[in-house]
Amino acid sequence: MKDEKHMDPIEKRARELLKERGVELKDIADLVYYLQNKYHENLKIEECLANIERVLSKREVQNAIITGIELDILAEKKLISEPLLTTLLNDEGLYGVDEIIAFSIINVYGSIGFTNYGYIDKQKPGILEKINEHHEGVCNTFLDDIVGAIAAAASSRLAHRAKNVE
Ligand SMILES: [Ca+2]
Ligand SMILES: [Ca+2]
Repeated sequence: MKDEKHMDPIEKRARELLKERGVELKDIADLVYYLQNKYHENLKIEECLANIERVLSKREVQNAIITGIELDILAEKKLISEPLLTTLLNDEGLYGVDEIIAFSIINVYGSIGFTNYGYIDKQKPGILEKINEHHEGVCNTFLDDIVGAIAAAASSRLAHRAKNVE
């Protein structure tokens, strides 16, 4: 983790919001491990974490995180007007703006991330299962896609780098 004092306010807020919503970087690292361990011998969780750190240092990623999570929080506080409020609270199937925000994270490392994102979005391992549990008054419509996308982007980065080292 970077030195908080020297961290830019947008990056700092993006990291805080993930934590406030119950997502630790270790949870995302477990998703990266889940996606990548079959392709890399002796993959270490530290390596997964290092790639997540790099993904989180990108401005596009930070902006996607704070935009999506703020909308989840506003929905929980009922500070969004209808009909969007009900759409967000129910995570309506036809609402795809959460995925679009996630794509802006994946895009940072090219199209390979889309496959990873689609895969964990279906499997919902670890923290993603927890985020998707339905609790009255809790809105994680954006959070699940954001977390999946960070894991997918970090996986792509890890895969690209492994290829260049070999
Ligand atoms: Ca959606
Ligand atoms: Ca969603």
